[in-house]
Amino acid sequence: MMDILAEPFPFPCERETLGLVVIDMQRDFVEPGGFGETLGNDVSRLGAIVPTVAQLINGFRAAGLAVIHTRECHKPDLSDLPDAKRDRGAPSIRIGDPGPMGRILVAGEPGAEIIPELAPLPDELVLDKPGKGAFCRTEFETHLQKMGLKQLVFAGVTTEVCVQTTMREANDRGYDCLLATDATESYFAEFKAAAIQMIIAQGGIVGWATPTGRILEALNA
Ligand code: TIU
Repeated sequence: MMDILAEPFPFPCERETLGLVVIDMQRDFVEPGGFGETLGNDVSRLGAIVPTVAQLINGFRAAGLAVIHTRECHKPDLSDLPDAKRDRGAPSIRIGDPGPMGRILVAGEPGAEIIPELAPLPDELVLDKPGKGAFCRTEFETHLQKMGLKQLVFAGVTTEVCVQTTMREANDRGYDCLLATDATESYFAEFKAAAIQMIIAQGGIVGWATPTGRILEALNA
């Protein structure tokens, strides 16, 4: 057993059952010209965390622990895109439409790829998900069970949308969830701050939160 110093209290975990989940560090969200920017967002906020996410990923790899990547994307025929999701967002451009980095949030298109700085290794799980949460209409839980993971560290974007949704889904399924506060970002500073507060409030009602340095300290101890 080891403890990672965190809020609202130290996060207990075991090396054998600890994994990192990096949510949706895709070109469509992080780079100019993608889905995130078409929604009217300043994507430079998200680009700023890339070196910290890379440090966290490298720490898990060096410790021999699992690294999982997710991508929010849809099948080319859009059969997994509900109308309710397609019809909201920017009125001018919708998921599946052609954009500067290929069709927006469609699997196989350049924009749906993980940014090259954080490219997955060939043996790492890359989970495509049609929802904001990683458990919705995917085999994520089966993968976690097969990998023997019970405690999950979360990084990626955006804090209050796909990261928080996935943490809530994982928490309800019995996983202990720790958010790396400087390896996640939102297009809205106030939403990130509020999401962290929501997660750790009420005795850690969704989970724990701590900066990347604390996590790496524990992994290296
Ligand atoms: N990955 C993720 O968070 N998807 C989003 O659409 N996020 C927004 O904040 N728009």
